[in-house]
Amino acid sequence: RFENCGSRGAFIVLEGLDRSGKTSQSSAMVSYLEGLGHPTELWRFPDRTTSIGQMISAYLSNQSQLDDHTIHLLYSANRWEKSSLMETKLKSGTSLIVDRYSYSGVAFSSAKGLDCEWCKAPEIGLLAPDLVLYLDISPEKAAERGGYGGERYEKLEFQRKVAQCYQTLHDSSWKIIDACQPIDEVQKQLQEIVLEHVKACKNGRPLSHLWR
Ligand code: Z5A
Repeated sequence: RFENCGSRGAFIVLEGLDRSGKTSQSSAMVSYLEGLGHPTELWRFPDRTTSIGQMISAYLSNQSQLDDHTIHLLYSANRWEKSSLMETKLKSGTSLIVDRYSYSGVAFSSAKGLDCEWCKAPEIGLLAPDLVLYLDISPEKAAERGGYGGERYEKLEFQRKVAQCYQTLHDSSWKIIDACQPIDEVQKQLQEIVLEHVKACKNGRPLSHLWR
């Protein structure tokens, strides 16, 4: 479903496996767009600053145990609690670069064995991104980048399943970027694609909603 809203900010999501470079590329993108005079904010999910986010954070660091369905719904609630602010920001002309969104929710939970359609259901109606940048890297290469082992999902076998689940989610809003290239090269490719979308949104591209 589409909604006309004149000139607005672009909603851009970065997705990918752990260590694919989302965090590095998201912050570089915000600096780039700000430098060009486009008001931009960096967001990330889970947003660990809210009380729901703190429950998720405790789960991720193995300080609490939750049923797979329960944690899935908490991730979803964490997006819903931010959704009206997200819409306000976009409509006021601020672009949002978002590190992980619903696709992480569906890919990680279905990798645990939950039904994909069940995973999508609580996400129906959330704002849909204008563009999803998927930083493509094999689970083996990502693991070589180091730092694995701290949080709950940082296991090679599980990341392989997540990669397979992500592949079922691609649609026309996705661009797949080879994340094994040098950081600067990835950044350059992302900048070209993002700038095009920021301009299109300024020209009044309508907002839409997920999975309707
Ligand atoms: N999760 C979920 O289950 N359901 C949901 O709905 C949501 C999330 C939203 C949160 O993790 C966990 O929650 C996540 C999914 C799940 N689970 N896992 N696992 P997070 O987002 O807080 O953290 P993360 O995804 O694990 O982020 P990360 O490990 O920080 O990875 P990254 O942001 O993609 O990469 P990075 O920090 O930019 O880079 C990692 C390292 O690689 C760093 O040393 C860089 O310098 C290096 N790097 C980056 N790019 C390159 C290139 N191109 N070449 C060489 N080295 C590079």
